[in-house]
Amino acid sequence: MAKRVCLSDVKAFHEVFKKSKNIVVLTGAGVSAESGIPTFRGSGGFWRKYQATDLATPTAFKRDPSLVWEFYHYRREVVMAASPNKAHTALAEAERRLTAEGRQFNVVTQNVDGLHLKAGSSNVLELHGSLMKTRCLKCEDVRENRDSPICPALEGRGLPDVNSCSSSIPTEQLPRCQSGSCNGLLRPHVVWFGENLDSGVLAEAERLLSACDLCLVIGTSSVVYPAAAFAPSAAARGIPVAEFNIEESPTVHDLLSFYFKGPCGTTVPEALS
Ligand code: BV8
Ligand code: ZN
Repeated sequence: MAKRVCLSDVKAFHEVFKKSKNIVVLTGAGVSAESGIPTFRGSGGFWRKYQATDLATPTAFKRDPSLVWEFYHYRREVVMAASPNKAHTALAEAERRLTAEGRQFNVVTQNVDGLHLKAGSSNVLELHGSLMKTRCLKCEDVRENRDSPICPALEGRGLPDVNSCSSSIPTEQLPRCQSGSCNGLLRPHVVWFGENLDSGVLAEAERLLSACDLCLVIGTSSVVYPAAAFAPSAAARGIPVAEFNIEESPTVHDLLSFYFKGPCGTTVPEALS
């Protein structure tokens, strides 16, 4: 059974942290929870009667693009109104400090909310894309889109309460491609369940994980693959892994060198100070 450490052992963590030259931080929805972004599996994980795994799929989009766009429109609006929390800012500050000391500090995030970038982190690998990007189904054009709402038909739509009924917006009124005269239907530029991650992003994640000498795992239930395999791959090389979570995530607990129980807005700034 892994050593169980809590905040009082932050001194032991600091000993390891200060000697590390190449740190990779894996983050999940829990790092944004204190910014008001619902996590996937917590109580806020439901939107209307759906779970993300019901809607974040190519099949759901094919079947009901209006419903899926309502879901993403709601999340875009929540994220655009959200601010980074103390965990995000502590990570951005650590990147600045360690880079100045010639050390590597990279964030590999499962999140699509852009809050690490908003906090000032620049070494951020977004494994699953971004809510603020769209991709055209017809011409594959990918671009940043921060329009609020993303299209007039979605104005005021996407309310999360379970009794809200679907708007059944005709596809011609859903977000359309602005590249030339394409006008193709747009989708969120995120990786859906059942879709492969971008091969370049995956290769970069694997490069970072194989080169690190310390791996932090912050705010993830570690159930979604391939991201869930990243920390175990580092541990398999004998690299110390530190988890920051409000609960013990079953997948990683056996390989942990450190486990800091509590809200990461508190535990991460203390560990990285
Ligand atoms: C792939 C973007 C190859 C979209 C996301 C059957 C058919 C098809 C595929 C599969 C299948 N079975 C398994 C798979 C593979 C599947 C998978 O892993 N499924 C899971 C559900 C079992 N993976 C995939 O499909 C991936 N692609 O494998 O390609 C392939 C191809 C075809 C067929 C087979 C394989 C693609 C996965 C990417 C999906 N896209 N996001 C969008 O966001 O809309 S995943 C999405 O969910 C997130 O990005 C994230 O990855 C995941 C949520 O996980 P977490 O981030 O961990 O969040 P969660 O809510 O679960 O946990 C929050 C944690 O924070 C908790 O531990 C909580 O305690 C903690 N916490 C809360 N508050 C705090 C806190 N901690 C600290 N402080 C706090 N304050
Ligand atoms: Zn197009």
